[in-house]
Amino acid sequence: MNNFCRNMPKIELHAHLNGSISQPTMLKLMRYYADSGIEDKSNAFINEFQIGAGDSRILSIIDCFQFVTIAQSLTRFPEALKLATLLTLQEFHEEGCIYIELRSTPRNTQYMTMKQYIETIIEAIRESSLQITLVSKYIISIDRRSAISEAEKIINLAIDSHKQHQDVVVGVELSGDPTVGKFSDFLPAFSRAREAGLKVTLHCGEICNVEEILEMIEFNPDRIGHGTCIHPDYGGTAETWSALCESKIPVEVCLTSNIKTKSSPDYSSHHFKKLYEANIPVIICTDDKGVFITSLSQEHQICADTFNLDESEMVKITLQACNFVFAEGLKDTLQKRINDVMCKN
Ligand code: 6MZ
Repeated sequence: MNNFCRNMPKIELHAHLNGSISQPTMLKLMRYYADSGIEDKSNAFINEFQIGAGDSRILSIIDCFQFVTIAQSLTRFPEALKLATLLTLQEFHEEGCIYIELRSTPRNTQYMTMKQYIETIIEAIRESSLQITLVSKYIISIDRRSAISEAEKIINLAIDSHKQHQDVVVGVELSGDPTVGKFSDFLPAFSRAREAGLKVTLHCGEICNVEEILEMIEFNPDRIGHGTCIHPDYGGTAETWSALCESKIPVEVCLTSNIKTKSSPDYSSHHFKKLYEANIPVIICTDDKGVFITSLSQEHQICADTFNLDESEMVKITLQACNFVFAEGLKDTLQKRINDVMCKN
């Protein structure tokens, strides 16, 4: 099975760019700074970026956000952001990912505007498509810690860039510290994005917040991320669970992320089982492969081992994931690529 999960063509639908930056990529970014003569203090922190097994620095999901800031400081220049995107896409490609929707929050830094941030990622995606066979798209993130006015600004930029680069910018999403902000405040902005043709995915139920979970499901996003606290056994209620079961909204599942942020106690008690048994579509994703020291193949492997899924079930999950990609008209091509490889083996 080990080789099987590695060799199976895979789909990644939940990967935050800055959280996905691996240690080798960080080292290359630091080399970039050294070669450009720019002073960079990340050297001292690089070993602190990743969360190892049983890491005592993590007490809850909120603690993990401080780790990402190290990567974010390394991507504050457009050239470095582009390099980080190219290298991260290359890593996904090398382990058998054939389609990825990379997500990232546009930031105004001292060296670029939010618009330049978006354009840099688009440029990197276009360049990578000339070099590797991985199909890459961009989901523009809204951080729920941001002010509504900032979120509205990002949605405007997302709508504009979707108009100009429909083949790359495919959606918008809500993420960030789940204890901060309210989805209902961001709802008008997300409605506007949807009306403009962008797909929507929302981090939903990362913590127990019944009211917000119900509001999100009612909004009927194209997908949700995590969905940890929706089943009554995991802090949800009968109402949240039946709302999800009726809606059949696909869930982007990130096993290692949930274990390392202590949202789930261990792999075997992860809510994946509840979702899978209830026939809710699931997509196996990495979330922040750099921070959580994982890979897309490893997440598939852990899922197969933990829940006793055989090769045909793993292929079925992957083929089904193709139904929920945000890019229009790619489903059949992706499913054919997967079937072609699996038939050969
Ligand atoms: C919620 C998360 C997250 O946007 O700078 N992010 N939001 N839950 C999670 N689960 C662990 N992991 C990452 O990537 C980093 C940003 O992604 C969001 C946070 O807002 C984080 O700042 P970008 O590329």
